[in-house]
Amino acid sequence: MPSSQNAPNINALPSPSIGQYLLDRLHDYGILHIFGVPGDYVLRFNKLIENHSDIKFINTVRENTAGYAADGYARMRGLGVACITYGVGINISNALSQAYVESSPLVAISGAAGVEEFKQQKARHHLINTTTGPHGDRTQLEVFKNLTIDQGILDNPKTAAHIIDRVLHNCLKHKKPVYFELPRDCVDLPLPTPFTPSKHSPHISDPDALKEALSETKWILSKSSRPMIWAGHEILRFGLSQDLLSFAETFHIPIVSSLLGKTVIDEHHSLFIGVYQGEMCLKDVADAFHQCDCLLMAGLLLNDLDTGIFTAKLDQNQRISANQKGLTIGKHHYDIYFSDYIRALKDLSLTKKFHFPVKSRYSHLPKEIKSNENAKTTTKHVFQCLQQFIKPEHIIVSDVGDCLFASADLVLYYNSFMASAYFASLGFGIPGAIGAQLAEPNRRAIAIIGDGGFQMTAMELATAVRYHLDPVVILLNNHGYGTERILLEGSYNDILNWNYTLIPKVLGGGVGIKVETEQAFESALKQALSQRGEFYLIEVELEKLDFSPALNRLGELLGQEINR
Ligand SMILES: Cc1ncc(C[n+]2csc(CCOP(=O)(O)OP(=O)(O)O)c2C)c(N)n1
Ligand SMILES: [Mg+2]
Repeated sequence: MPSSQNAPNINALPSPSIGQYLLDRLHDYGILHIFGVPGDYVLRFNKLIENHSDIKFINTVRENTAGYAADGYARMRGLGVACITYGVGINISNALSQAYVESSPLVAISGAAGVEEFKQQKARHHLINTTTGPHGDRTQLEVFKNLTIDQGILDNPKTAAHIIDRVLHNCLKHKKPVYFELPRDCVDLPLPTPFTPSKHSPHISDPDALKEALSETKWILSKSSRPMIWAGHEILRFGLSQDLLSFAETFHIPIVSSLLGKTVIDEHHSLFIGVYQGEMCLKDVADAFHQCDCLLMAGLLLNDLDTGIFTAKLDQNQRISANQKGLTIGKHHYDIYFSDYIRALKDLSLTKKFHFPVKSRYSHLPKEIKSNENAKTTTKHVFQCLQQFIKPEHIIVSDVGDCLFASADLVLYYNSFMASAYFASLGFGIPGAIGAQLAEPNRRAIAIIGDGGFQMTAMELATAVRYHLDPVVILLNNHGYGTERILLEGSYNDILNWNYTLIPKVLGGGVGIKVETEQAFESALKQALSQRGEFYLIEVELEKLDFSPALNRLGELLGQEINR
């Protein structure tokens, strides 16, 4: 993962243009691809990307999918970039919202009308409320201010470099999306000479506050006999997995993860118990969780899906909550950086090791699944069969729907799962897999998607064909919005049944296979995983009311809320 402290190489910067400086800084942070859709307000910048020796522009089909792909890229590589044109590109908002609430460092760059054009206040195409609206021409900025942690208008060469440095620094510091607006007449303006890039000193916690926090942690742990760690997505985003694991190993403390933080550590690890989601999760995991007397919630966001619709039992005697908002131990709040705290935990001078018995999830997996020649495909079999073939190089990208809930029970390797597991935006699966595949070219993305989610962004498979990307797409066709059927059935949950496996023919690339039996699924999966070079679409025919055990558990909880 690229470091957020990368300092620009001053000697290598002989007064670049605003656009060039922005691209070079992104490249310093590890960016090799930028996703987007061009338009006249951003074409100059698109040309600059095309001419950049190290960064490639990846045309997506829409802007929201550019955002999802960049989000997937960011989750794997530490930063992602999407580039849009003005006004009409605002449909990236959904991806920005997802990245904001799920803490993914996503940079959105929008071209804009030129500075002079803005001043004229003429009704130009794509501009929103040009003369009459409350924000004049700046409506897009006002919208994105609510969805990003920092914004920069790059309309002045004297301030542009400083703004670029500050905004990117904040993106990486908070792991949240940011927004740049680049007027088309400013892209090629040179920065003033001599040019001095700004520096941002690394953030460091107050040493006394950190010391006090660690000593209170030590005191609490010394009184506990069964502590547990509940690890969330921020541990992944901030690159703290190894630090947390060293702490767990040093003192023998078992770990559960949230769904959003799934694969924060290798789930085959002997201290890993499973994904905890209150009453929604596997009984074994819940039973173990409920025995703990001291809980460290590390990098976690207590949302409804991660807490099993708020059924998580959080009545331990002692609770420590460390996340990017700060640290709370019992009723004490410490204003220290969460990374500093997590990194320091493994060196706690605690003399004891805990003896909390751990039933590792891995030991519960069936040794071999028999795929029956005549048995009809079910969601349960798909996941059991998939489990047998998963290797560390695979990245599971789940869409929303039963695929997400069933994925929770898969046992996966470190950093090999991504999903819109809190914002829950349908359609993340395919573009997310494309972003992941480009971020990690040596790995293989396996996207698992329902038919509803698939129909939202399926055309992004065109991007896979164009750039020779080869995700495996497992399409769970239960003929409609199954997750909603279980809550409140109606004809609004039915969708048109496409002839899905003809999509490769339309796109001129990829392989489509429809399966209706367990054995057919297994052989299609084996074929897809053994061949690289083009995408595979495996359509799994399912009964309309075929749900995974995990979705049934969720349905019971959510149904109570809706019908209340
Ligand atoms: C963009 C978006 N629109 C609407 C929803 C509401 N929603 C949640 S689940 C769901 C149905 C998903 O259907 P499908 O992808 O076929 O998966 P299934 O539930 O059948 O497993 C819908 C419409 C959503 N999560 N995201
Ligand atoms: Mg469905």
